[in-house]
Amino acid sequence: MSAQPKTTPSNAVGGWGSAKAVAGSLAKEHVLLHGSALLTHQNKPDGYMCVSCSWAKPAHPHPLEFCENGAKATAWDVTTKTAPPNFFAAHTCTQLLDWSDHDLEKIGRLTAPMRWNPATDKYEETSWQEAFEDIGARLRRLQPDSVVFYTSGRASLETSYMYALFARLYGTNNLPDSSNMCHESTSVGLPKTIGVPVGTVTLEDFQHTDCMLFFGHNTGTNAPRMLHQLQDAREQRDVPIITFNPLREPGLVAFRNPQAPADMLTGRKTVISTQYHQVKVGGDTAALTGLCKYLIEEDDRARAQGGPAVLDHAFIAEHTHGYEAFAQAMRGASWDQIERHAGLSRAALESAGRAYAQAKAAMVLYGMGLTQHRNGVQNVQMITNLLLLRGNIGKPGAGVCPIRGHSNVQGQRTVGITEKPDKVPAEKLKSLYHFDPPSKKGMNTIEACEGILDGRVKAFIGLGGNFARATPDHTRMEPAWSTLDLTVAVATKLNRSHLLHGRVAYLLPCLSRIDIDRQATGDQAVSMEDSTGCFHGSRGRNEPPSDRLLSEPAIVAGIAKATVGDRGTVDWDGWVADYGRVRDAIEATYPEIFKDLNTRMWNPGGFHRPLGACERKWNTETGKANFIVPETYDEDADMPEHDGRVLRLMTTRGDNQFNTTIYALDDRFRGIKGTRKVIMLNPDDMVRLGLRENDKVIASTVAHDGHEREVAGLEVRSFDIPAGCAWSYYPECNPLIPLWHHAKESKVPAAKSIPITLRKQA
Ligand SMILES: Nc1nc2c(c(=O)[nH]1)N[C@H]1C(S)=C(S)[C@@H](COP(=O)(O)OP(=O)(O)OC[C@H]3O[C@@H](n4cnc5c(=O)[nH]c(N)nc54)[C@H](O)[C@@H]3O)O[C@H]1N2
Ligand SMILES: Nc1nc2c(c(=O)[nH]1)N[C@H]1C(S)=C(S)[C@@H](COP(=O)(O)OP(=O)(O)OC[C@H]3O[C@@H](n4cnc5c(=O)[nH]c(N)nc54)[C@H](O)[C@@H]3O)O[C@H]1N2
Ligand SMILES: [Mo]
Repeated sequence: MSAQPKTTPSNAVGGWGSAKAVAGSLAKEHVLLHGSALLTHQNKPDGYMCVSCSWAKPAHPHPLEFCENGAKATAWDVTTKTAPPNFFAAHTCTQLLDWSDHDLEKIGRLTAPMRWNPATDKYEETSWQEAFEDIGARLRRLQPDSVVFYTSGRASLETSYMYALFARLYGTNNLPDSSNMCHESTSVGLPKTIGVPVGTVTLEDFQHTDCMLFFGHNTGTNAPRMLHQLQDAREQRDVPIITFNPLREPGLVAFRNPQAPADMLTGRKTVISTQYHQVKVGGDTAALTGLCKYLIEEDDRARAQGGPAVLDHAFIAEHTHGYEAFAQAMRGASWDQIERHAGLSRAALESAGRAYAQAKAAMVLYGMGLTQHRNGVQNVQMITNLLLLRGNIGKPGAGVCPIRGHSNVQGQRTVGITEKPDKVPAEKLKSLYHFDPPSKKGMNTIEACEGILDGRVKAFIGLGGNFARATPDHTRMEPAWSTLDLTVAVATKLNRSHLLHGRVAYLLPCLSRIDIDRQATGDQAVSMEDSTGCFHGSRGRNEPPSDRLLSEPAIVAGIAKATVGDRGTVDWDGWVADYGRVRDAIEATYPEIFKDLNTRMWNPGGFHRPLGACERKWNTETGKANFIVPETYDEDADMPEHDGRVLRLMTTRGDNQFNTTIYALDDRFRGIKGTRKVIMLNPDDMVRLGLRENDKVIASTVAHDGHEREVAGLEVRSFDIPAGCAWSYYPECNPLIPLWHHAKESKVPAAKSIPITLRKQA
């Protein structure tokens, strides 16, 4: 008999635990009354859009349209704690490098523009004007392609549009963003199959779907408001939800609605997943192959016997390309191989296939568990293969739903933050601003890291984010930052990336989206795109923590004017005075997507971008939706030997973090308390490897490229996880990811399948 794991998750997400945690987060940031009043505006028409996840904002919101984690993110932003210049006067950067991610951000909001002084190793206050002029002068002396303009997915459409335009006026497409570590596998995978870069599912589809398949997403923690849609589908229409995840994530097992008093009083909870398949880490292509093989062979059988078809042949004939080759590949796949790579039985996969086959309209939802793999793009394309078999694109209740990360990460790409020049309407930019946009492909996140290591990159501008922590291979990367000529960080709070700086370094504090943004023509609003391709307005309501902060658009314009003020015909000052004019410019650049943006962004529930796939118009090379034959089932075919000692490590978020922002050390739903330096293993693997509960181990990456990669001090916990797999936290384990260990076509770091070995620490 198998050993039983010791760490067991709590059974339902939501409930009183949530309500208590919200109150606790507000109290910790000293914002109790003020914070709870603010929260009534969160994700509401004419309110502000949550700074946490990007899940859709409904037209008819709940009285409190926020979740525990959204409330934590708000409290973290509107905290009354600050990190003023006298804090920096008391600490050198070298000293601060010993602080944890949690402790650095916990100091509070940055209050004044700072410049690093090499003589004291301290950030010291400077003026905005001096900062802009010096940055501009330095940038003008550099080759445009040696400068990287990174964006993290929180910046608004207005800021992002201005920032991308600035980089192009300057002369480079070096515009990597957090999406390069996230859903780039989606952005590369979907255009080839269904001709759109984003998901096709809208909130309305949840009311029409007959089946949901869920891959690699921890909804209870990372998009909790979505649990309302799942609960409604389960309760009102008994919709089957079939989950594929190596961990039994409590939010996908059961949910207790903290906003339904009856649920809270009676302790009633809704079972979310009707089938739960603990697929092996990296086993999704195999699992999806099993589903497709089952459907195709059932269809072959039914047709041979004159029964009703299992596949939608009319759709396949009219709308798709490549079906025969795909069907042959699926027929030829062996169940042995599928079972081995997926770690699931044929019977389990057939029962999932049966539920899918019975649904008139089905959708597939997924997160980082699919995209952050060597085969991330192929995983995404296997999902569209499955959907196309039964015509599940372009009809109500059906479609593909990549669950995006940061609250505007999807929108940034829509308005020009991209390293790929072919994704930008260059002719439009040329005619609007009278310059020639650069046509050379820029660097994505991985390429920017390579450029920092090999000296091609000389300056790094970070609009938000914590690049040095979020990216792979810390041990190689961290020393390289000090070789840069210039680093500029636009941020709300101090983080480790600001301490790993170049020879000249600026730390420029900005308003948060929740803050009131006062400009020459009055208080400004911004806009963003959610996970369902819907655009919303957002108006800040919090009194900013300092009068020396500038808004992100003002900072971008300040640097842009000092750098490229003499190029093109952009009215930077006019745009900062009135963001409505930036939106006019966005509309002029992308008229099909942003018609009447200034008005429609205030529609309750926002407004949708047009997507050809939703109308079964396929903007692909074949003019059809394409089936794509998977290349391999093996996640790591090109990685070193797997000799039984090697485990496949996935690194994920926990409940009390927003990416590298760590609110607290507990991962309540998964039953892990007081530490993040843990590694969760299958109990049988522990026996096999001679490890016991709470043993301290060193994890090392198996990669023969001449670099040692280790993380020490991890405590072993037995956990309900498939054999051969291990699980620990991001960003603590990022030193283990080799820079080159990324998805083949999209270069998304393969943070979910790092080959490691463990040894006991003395
Ligand atoms: N509160 C909060 N909300 C957030 C964030 C946050 O940090 N905190 N981050 C935001 C961002 S930027 C993003 S991208 C999203 C991320 O949200 P998720 O996509 O949920 O990201 P992770 O936390 O990394 O969790 C990945 C999930 O995939 C599963 N998984 C891992 N490997 C595999 C695999 O091989 N196959 C399958 N099927 N499953 C696998 C893990 O068990 C886990 O449930 O959340 C966003 N929302
Ligand atoms: N191992 C591993 N690595 C991963 C992942 C993983 O699952 N595993 N996930 C990847 C994913 S999906 C993502 S998206 C990236 C995230 O990577 P990043 O987006 O680079 O990181 P964040 O932690 O979200 O950045 C947090 C910082 O942003 C700043 N900030 C917060 N709000 C604002 C604001 O309003 N304006 C500005 N200018 N700054 C602000 C604060 O200073 C804060 O410290 O990490 C990736 N890295
Ligand atoms: Mo993300």
